[in-house]
Amino acid sequence: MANNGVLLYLLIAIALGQVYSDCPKGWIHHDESCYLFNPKDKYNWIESQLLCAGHQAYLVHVEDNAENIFVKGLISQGLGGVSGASVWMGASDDVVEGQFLWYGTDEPVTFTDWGPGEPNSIPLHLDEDCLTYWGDWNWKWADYDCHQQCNYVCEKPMDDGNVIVG
Ligand SMILES: [Ca+2]
Ligand SMILES: [Ca+2]
Ligand SMILES: [Ca+2]
Repeated sequence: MANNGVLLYLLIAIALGQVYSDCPKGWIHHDESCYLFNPKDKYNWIESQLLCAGHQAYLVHVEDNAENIFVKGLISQGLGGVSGASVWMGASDDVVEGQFLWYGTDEPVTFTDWGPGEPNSIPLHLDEDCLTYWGDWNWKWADYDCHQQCNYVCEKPMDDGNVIVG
């Protein structure tokens, strides 16, 4: 009887663990999302978006400073010593210059962490419409040419599974 109780407890603990704390293998958990970062992968902005979509994810939407600090930590771990590195986020201002929107939701970018002089896109001269972390500025933000090859971070909501509890 006691053993059955322990077994039942373990099964419930495992089930709850799968519901509340699981990210897919290789993804890192923060708050209510899972994040994927591969320091070897470099693509342009739209290719990066498509690669994330292939994981049922999207290029990271950085909505507040806690998430910003988390993502900076994730990328500086992988790219700490690489000079000239930059890492895409999922926002652009290609519809209205100067108005950055998160791709997929069209929510305006409210929290920002711009590097010195950024954003500095000049339409027709220096067309920079995609949002990136800039390694040489300690991962402050910049607008950048969407056709450049950069690293990227994917985000997806933590899987709430289809497990019904209770
Ligand atoms: Ca987010
Ligand atoms: Ca722009
Ligand atoms: Ca720029």
